[in-house]
Amino acid sequence: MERFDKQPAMIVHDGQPFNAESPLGQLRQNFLTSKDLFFSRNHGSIPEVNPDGYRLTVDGLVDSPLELSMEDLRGFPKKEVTAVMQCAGNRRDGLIQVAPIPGETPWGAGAIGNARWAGVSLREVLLATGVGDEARHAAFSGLDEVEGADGESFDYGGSIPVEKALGPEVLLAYEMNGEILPLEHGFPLRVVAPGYYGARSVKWLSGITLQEAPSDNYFQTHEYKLFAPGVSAETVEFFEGLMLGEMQVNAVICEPADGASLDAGPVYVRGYAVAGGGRRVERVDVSSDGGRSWVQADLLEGADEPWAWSFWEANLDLPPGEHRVVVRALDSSAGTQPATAAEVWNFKGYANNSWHGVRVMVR
Ligand SMILES: Nc1nc2c(c(=O)[nH]1)N[C@H]1C(S)=C(S)[C@@H](COP(=O)(O)O)O[C@H]1N2
Ligand SMILES: [Mo]
Repeated sequence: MERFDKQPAMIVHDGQPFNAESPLGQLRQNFLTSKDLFFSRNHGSIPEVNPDGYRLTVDGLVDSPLELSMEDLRGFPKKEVTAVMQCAGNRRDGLIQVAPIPGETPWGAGAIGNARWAGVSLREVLLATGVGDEARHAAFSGLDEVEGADGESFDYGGSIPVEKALGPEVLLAYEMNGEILPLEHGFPLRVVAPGYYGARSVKWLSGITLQEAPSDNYFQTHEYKLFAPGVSAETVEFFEGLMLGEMQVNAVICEPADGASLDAGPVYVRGYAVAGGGRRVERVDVSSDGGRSWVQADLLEGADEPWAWSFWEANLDLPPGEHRVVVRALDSSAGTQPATAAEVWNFKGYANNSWHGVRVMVR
């Protein structure tokens, strides 16, 4: 099985299409996630694109459509943003514990990574084509081939609202952590829509179309939509449901690992936290008694950056016995996390931001 130079410790859910997540202990070691540890989420083939023949088309409700080579794109000012990429399916395993979610990847909390992305500001490209008055959404399509239920294949796609597309943070990225964008992360060009779930950050980007409606791609109309807890695969009306965009606040304990045995005394609890939509992580609370009492964690790198994740740590004094250590974060809009996965369960298994916890045994 092709592993795309990922570290051996990576948790591979599927070989074809390739889906792998980072083990939490390693994920928490570096503020920027290295490419060999960065989760990879794919719905179809991983296309090998010849960068010389590559062209990006920008059309639809624009004043003058453009076709851009990599050279043309590199001619725009280079822009860098440190941003977290998180799959909306991150932490689906917690929802599956509430009720089964058949047919979806059972991601743990490692379907997330934080990188320094560099490329062209999408805003600059759209200002070059001109944005028509009627344009409401920027729809992206990829060069990968996804197999549909009817056996026909189609390209992956998705869209973001035009106001977001014109935000200074949204990139057409050709570099990740100072290196050429790796193949499995979208070489030669991908969208990076910071603050949004990863689904809209289309890899192997082939085209951008400005249009009145959101993308009609299957992954915008049928996947990455949030339905009420009572909706099932049998009763779903796909036109209902929220098209997921901005991430909501979330926090995860990376150390100690779930099930760890520890010596009594001070224990460092460490993890990551994210706040979507350009909000900041304002506070992280940790509890060693399942949420009855809380201490405030120290916010480390990233807490003052709007698009990156934040690292945090707390020092707990744990007496002998079994403890459930849980975490919750508060974002700059005072939004916080629900206590249980049951409160946010949905049949597609998205956006689990319930309190994350680990069970530890102290001797
Ligand atoms: N073309 C294309 N773009 C895509 C996908 C895909 O399958 N095809 N997956 C999306 C999803 S669901 C996520 S979470 C992110 C994952 O980005 P990564 O694989 O670089 O971590 O890419 C997004 N962009
Ligand atoms: Mo995703």
